[in-house]
Amino acid sequence: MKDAIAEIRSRAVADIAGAGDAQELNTIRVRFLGKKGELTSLLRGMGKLPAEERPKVGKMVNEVRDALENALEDRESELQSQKQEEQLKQEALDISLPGRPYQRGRVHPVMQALEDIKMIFVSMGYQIVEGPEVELDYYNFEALNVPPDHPARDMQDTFYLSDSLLLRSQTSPVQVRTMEQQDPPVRIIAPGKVYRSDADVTHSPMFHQVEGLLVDKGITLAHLKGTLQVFAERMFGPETKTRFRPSYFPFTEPSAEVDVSCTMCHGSGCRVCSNTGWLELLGSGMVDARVLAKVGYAPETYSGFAFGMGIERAAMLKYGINDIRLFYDNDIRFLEQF
Ligand code: 2NM
Repeated sequence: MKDAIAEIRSRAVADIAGAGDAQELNTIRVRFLGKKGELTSLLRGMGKLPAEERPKVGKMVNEVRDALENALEDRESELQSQKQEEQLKQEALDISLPGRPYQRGRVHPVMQALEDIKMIFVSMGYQIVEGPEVELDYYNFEALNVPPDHPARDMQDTFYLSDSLLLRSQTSPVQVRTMEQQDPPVRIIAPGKVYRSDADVTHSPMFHQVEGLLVDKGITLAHLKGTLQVFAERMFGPETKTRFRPSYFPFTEPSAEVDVSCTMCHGSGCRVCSNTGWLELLGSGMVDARVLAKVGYAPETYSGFAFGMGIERAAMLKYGINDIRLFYDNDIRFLEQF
């Protein structure tokens, strides 16, 4: 009997040591200590023993049961800590690894140029005004003294939505709307998208424009020249020169196109400026008396200047870009450079 108990004990201990998980341990527990387990069956057979043997054998069986229960418990916690250690190893972070580079977005070069333009004029006291991209023919043309037979009204240039509705071809309608709503002095810039049926390396059917307007008593061409000179210096660098050439716009009289000294060669002549030393930047002029009268400003009392520039064009001059379509391709290799 004692031998049988010892044999069960050593077999159980070996099984417990070899168990790989909690489920296996449970099977072993049932096999040896369960109701029909080996040790329990042995205890039942004690009735056949002589009375004086029973307490000794009983004590021995109890000792073995305690030992096996302890062994099961020890093995179980051993397996659990092994499992935990493995999990920790798997989840371990190597804090000495270099970080993954963070892909940073950037502001589109057209919007960077717009921000620069806005800041320059805001610092000179201008307010930023926006308006609708779908406009009435009246605000885009009629109020700006563009007569019905003017070439700019041609279907080829303007996207018409109906007889009286169109996609604005300039942001000057915003200036007209502003003048209708407030008395002078007016000092505003109107940035935004404009649309023209035109597409090549320097023209896009949608592009961005900023138009400026200043109306007050005693405003002259000198104010226009000084304002645009300061703008050119701040936008393209302090050495930048400006050149005013006579021109024509229906909404200004007199009108001038403004060139800036070449941003690439600073005036000595290069491929960018076709060896002229100058780059065409914007159109401008003194607001025509008829435009002032149409919004209810007395032309005898007030005068003003206005100008309009393409933001893509300004960005192309500033960064030396020769194809406007690069702005809309969304090629990261291009956009990353600004
Ligand atoms: C240009 C050139 C010259 C212009 C005129 C006006 C308004 F509304 F005051 F009459 N706004 N913008 C203007 C003048 C725009 O763009 C090339």
